[in-house]
Amino acid sequence: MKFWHKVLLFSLINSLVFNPNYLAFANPEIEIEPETTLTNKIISSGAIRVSVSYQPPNFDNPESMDDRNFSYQIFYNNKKQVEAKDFTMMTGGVTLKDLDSNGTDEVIVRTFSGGAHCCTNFIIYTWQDNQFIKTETGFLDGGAGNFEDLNGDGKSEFLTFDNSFLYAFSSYAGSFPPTIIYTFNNGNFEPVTRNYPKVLRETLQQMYQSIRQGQKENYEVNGVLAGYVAQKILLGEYEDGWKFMLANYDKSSDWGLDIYDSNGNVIDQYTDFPTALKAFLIEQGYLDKNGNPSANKK
Ligand SMILES: [Ca+2]
Ligand SMILES: [Ca+2]
Repeated sequence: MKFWHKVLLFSLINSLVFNPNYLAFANPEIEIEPETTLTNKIISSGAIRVSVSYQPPNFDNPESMDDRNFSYQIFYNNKKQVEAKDFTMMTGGVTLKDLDSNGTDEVIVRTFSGGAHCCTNFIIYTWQDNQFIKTETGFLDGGAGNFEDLNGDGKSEFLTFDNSFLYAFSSYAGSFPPTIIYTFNNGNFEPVTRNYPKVLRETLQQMYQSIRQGQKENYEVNGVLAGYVAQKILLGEYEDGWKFMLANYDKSSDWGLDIYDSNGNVIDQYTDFPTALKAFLIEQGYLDKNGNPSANKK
């Protein structure tokens, strides 16, 4: 297990064991496990009721596999408002939780696509102006992220990381993407990453340790350095981060140097990692088109 995987595992265990919100079990929840079968299982909270059905995929008979094996209906005051079918395997679920602290629970649907490092999607239904508004995080690596009230105002933030950094300059295990934090407001996710410098700095410290560990073990460091520079941009310390990257990057690695055309064919190569990283940071909006740190990246 690579260093930052250990760190993630540790923080996951930590959040399960030490998070008092989790221990309170306050939120109605249906949890799907590998062998779970559900037929119209109900959870409810106030005016909201959800009925959930699930059949695990049958891998022995792939022909007959239902790619819409997870279905749910959402009611408001006993009137059916949403009927949806989706796919999930191994894990998934539905949780009722008031993410925006307006007195009405959101319906949080979690699906998992399967695959080695992939992918969780959160689908959120929020009751606004007499209808459910739907929003999604989109498929995100692994567990995707978690909802947590970071500033104690009663509204949940969604903590995740920038999936575009995975595999960009190293293997999956050698990648350490920068943090993204959203707040959930009026049915939408709004990026508020820069409002949480303490959280950013904690992850930055883990990145730093991961780079030092990688150097000690002669392991990939460029993927972590890419994340490190981006995290420094979010902290308003781009120049400092860039200098650190220049002093520490692995000149022998050619991962991420290829330049592709729109059809995915290699047409050229960047001369070195810093040049490739700069282009990538511009592409992802961390730097503006002139290569200066972008205040728009939130
Ligand atoms: Ca709410
Ligand atoms: Ca909050």
